[in-house]
Amino acid sequence: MNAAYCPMTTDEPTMQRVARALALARTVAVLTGAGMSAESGVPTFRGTDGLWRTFRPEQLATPEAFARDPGTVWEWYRWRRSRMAAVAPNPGHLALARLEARFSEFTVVTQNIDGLHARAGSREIIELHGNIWRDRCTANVNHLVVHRPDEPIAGGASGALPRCHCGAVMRPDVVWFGEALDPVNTQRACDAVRRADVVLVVGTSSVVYPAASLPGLARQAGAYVVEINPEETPLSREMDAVLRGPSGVVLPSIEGLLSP
Ligand code: BJW
Repeated sequence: MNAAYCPMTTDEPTMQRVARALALARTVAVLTGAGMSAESGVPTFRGTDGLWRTFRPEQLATPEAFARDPGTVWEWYRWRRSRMAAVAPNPGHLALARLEARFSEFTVVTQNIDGLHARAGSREIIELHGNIWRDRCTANVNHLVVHRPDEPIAGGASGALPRCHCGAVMRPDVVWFGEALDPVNTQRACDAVRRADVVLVVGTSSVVYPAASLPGLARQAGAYVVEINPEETPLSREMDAVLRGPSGVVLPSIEGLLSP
């Protein structure tokens, strides 16, 4: 076990059961949410320090808000980019990236837009809610601009609206409330959890749909579903196992229980 010190409220027999289920699994899916990146320093949405405590979602994360006041919405996303540029994958992201090699199929389905799974080295990633480092044209969805976290943030904190080469205003390529998720991504995510022998549900409050319906879909299809979260969620009671602790500690600990 590479994480000998493990300050978790979760019990050892549950850890062992989860490790056994993984040892027998061929196909694994991991659904991640904002808690996955909390130990990297990215704020969650709904916790005590969550983003929604400071900003009202309907003022910023909706197409209506963008239509009404694109400057303020861009200011918020540029501020979040500057925060996300300064962070790095944490031990939880890195453990998932290493675990991928052990299974014939291992898919990370993430609600996060920070790109940290890719930076950690995970390869099979479905980004359900988009990616903050991409701009998308409001006139043509195929016109995309991809930024690197280490490049200067265009326009500064309250700069001009970014424009596409076609002249239209760009928007962050993320999914706001009331917007449909990419149907191809959604289908791939549903397929991944339906095929999985084990599904890990990590660091999500499980209140935002359709992502929150994936654990139920997995259980219906016969998967062993495990929640990793320091707090209870509306789905906790429907889990096969619950590991109460931060993902940056729990995931390396699980990995340490698997044979080399
Ligand atoms: C730790 C930790 C540590 C802390 N380790 N853990 C069915 C029922 C009810 C409502 C709906 C429904 N279907 C659709 C809706 C409406 C809506 C919705 O779900 N509303 C609910 C809030 C009620 N859904 C939508 O609008 C979706 N669209 C849709 O359904 O379209 C239908 C449609 C079809 C056809 C045409 C048109 C429309 C879109 C949802 C988009 C969500 N977007 C956001 C913003 C993304 C961009 C951005 O970041 O700016 O996505 S909202 C926000 O919530 C973000 C997140 O991805 C998402 C989920 O949050 P998450 O990740 O769970 O974070 P938190 O903060 O809530 O939880 C963190 C957790 O971590 C906590 O549990 C902590 O305890 C834990 N934690 N530290 C492990 N160290």
